[in-house]
Amino acid sequence: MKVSLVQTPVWAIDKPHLTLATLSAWLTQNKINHEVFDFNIDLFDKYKNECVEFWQTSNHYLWQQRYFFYLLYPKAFSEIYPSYGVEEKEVIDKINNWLEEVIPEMGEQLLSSNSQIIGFTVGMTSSLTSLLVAKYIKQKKPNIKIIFGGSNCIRGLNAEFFLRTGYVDAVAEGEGEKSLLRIYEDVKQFGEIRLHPGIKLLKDCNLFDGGPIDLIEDLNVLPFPQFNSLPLKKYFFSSPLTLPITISRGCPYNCSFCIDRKAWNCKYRHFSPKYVVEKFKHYMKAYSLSNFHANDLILNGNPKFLEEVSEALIKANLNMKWLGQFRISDLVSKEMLQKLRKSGCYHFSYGVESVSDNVLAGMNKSTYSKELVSNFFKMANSVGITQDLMLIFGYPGETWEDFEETLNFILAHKNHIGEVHAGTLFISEGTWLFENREKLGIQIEPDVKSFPKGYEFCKLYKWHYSHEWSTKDGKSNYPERKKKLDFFLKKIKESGMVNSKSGKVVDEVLSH
Ligand code: B12
Ligand code: SF4
Repeated sequence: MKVSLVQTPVWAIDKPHLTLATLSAWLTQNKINHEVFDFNIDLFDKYKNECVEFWQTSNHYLWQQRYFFYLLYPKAFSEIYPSYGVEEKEVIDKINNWLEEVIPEMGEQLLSSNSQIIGFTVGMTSSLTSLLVAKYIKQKKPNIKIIFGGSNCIRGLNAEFFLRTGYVDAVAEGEGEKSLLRIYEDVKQFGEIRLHPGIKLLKDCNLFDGGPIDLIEDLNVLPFPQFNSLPLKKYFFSSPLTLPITISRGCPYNCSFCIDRKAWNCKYRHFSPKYVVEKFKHYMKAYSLSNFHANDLILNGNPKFLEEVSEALIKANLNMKWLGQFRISDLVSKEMLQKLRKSGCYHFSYGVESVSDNVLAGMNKSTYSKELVSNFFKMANSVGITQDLMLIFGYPGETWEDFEETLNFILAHKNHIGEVHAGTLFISEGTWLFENREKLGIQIEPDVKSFPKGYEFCKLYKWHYSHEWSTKDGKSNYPERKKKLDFFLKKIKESGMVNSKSGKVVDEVLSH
C-alpha cells in the first residue's frame, strides 16, 4: 500500500518544504511506501514568468477571502461574485484559467502514483487548490482516501467544512505523525478510516470528533526530516543555501491574537540538545550546507534548554549559522546571548507588536515593557545579533497616543533594528481575541454574506485574516487602522528604515 504526501500552491518557495520532509521521514521510519509531491514548487518553477503574482505576499488574500468560494464553486457562486465589486477581476480570471490547466496536471500525477492514501498539507493559501485536486481525484477514483492535515486544520478550525465538501475522507488536526500512521493502518487493515484522537470524520452527514491528538511525549523518537524526496534544485534558495529546522514544537506563551500555539495543543516541547546537534551535523554533511532557519514558533520557549543547545553547539564546533523567532524576555541574560551568538545564531525576529503598556496588557503581553525591549535591543546588538521585528497597529483600545509611543520608540531605536514588519490587526477565528469579541465590543462583518442554496455549509469555513472588524464604540475600524499604518510607514521611510524587505523576496529575485 502506498501513500502520497502533497503540497499544492500556494505556499512559501524560499526553502525546501519542512512539513513534507518531516512526514516523509516518519513514513520512512515506519517502512511505509510513499511519494512526495511538492506541486507548489513544481508549478512555481514552471509558471514563474507568467504567474509570479500568484505567489506574492500581497496577493495571498486572493486565495482565501471572498473569492475562495467563487473559485471553488464557480457555477454556484457566479451570481454572488459580481456583487463583490471585483476590483481584482483580471487576476481572479487569470487564476481561474490557470486552475483549469493545473488541477488536472496535479490530479493526473497523483493518480499515476497509484497511492491508496493521499495526504495534503493544507494552509490557508493552499486550501482552495487542495480541495480542487481532491475533487478531481474523488471524481476519478472515489476509493482513494483523501486526508487533510496542516496549519488550516488546527483544532477547531476547518475540519467540518473540508469534510462537508465531500472531497475529503478525514481531517487530521495538529501534530500529524500518529494520525498518519493510524490512518494508514486502518486503511490497510479495514479498508476504511476509523475514529482516533486528532481525527475528524463525517458519517451519514454527522460529524465525528476523535478529540485532541495525544501528543508525542518524547520528540527525540522522531527521525530527522528527510529533504531528499524533494526537488531541492527548484527551491528559491535564499542565498546562501538554507534549510528549515526546528528545535521545539509549540509555545508556552498565550498572546491574545495568536492561533499558532493551538497548532501544538498549546503545549511547548523540545528536542534534546544532543538531538539538535546531531540534526545540524547530519544536514551539514548530507547537503553540504551550513545555514539554517529555525521554523520554531519561539527559540527561547525554555531558556535553559536554549542555553544547553548553545553550549552543545559550541562544543561541537560546527561552524554553522542559524536564526529564528525569539521572544524578548527578562529570563534571557547577556551571557546567554553571547553563547547563542558563539553557537552561530546571528539574527532574531521578534513579535514586539507595541510598546504601549495599555496595548501590551490587552494582548496578554504584560511581561513586555518599553525598558525591557529597549535594553534587549541594545544587548542583542552588543553581542552581534541582528534583529527585525513585527508590529501590530489598531489593537482594540489602542489610542493615537499609544500608537505614537510605539512609532517614536521604533524611530529612537532605528540603529538597533534591521527591518520592521508592520501591519494592522487581523482577528483570526480560534484566537482568544475572537472568542472574547463580544466582551471587547468587537464586531466582525462576514466576508461573504449570503450563500447559495445547497452551499450553506460554506459558512463553516473560517477566515483567518479579517480586516472587516470594528469596535462598537466606533473608535477602531479599518480606515483608522490603515491611517496609522500609512503614517508609520511614511515616518520610517523618512528615517531610512526598511519595512518588510524580506516579504518581497519573490519580486526581488525574479527581477534579477
Ligand atoms: C516558518 C513559517 C513560515 C516561513 C516558511 C519558511 C519555509 N519555507 O519553511 C515563512 C516566513 C516564509 C512563512 C510564510 C508564510 N506563512 Co507561515 N508559518 C511558519 C510557521 C512558523 C512554521 C511552519 C513549519 O515549518 N512548521 C513545522 C511543521 C513540521 O509543522 P506543520 O506544518 O504544522 O506540520 C505538522 C502538522 O500540522 C501535521 N500535518 C501537516 N500537514 C499534514 C498533512 C497530513 C496528511 C497529516 C496527517 C498531518 C499533517 O503534521 C506535521 C508534523 O506534526 C507556521 C506556524 C506554525 N504553527 O507552524 C506559520 C504558518 C504556517 N504560516 C502562516 C501564514 C499565513 C504564512 C503566510 C501566508 C504569511 C503571509 N501572509 O505572508 C506566508 C505564506 C508563504 C508564502 N507564500 O510566502 C500561517 C498559516 C495559517 C493557516 N491557517 O493556514 C501559520 C500557521 C502562522 C499563522 N498563524 O499565521 N511562514
Ligand atoms: S509568543 Fe508568538 S507563538 Fe507564542 S503565543 Fe505569542 S505570538 Fe503566539
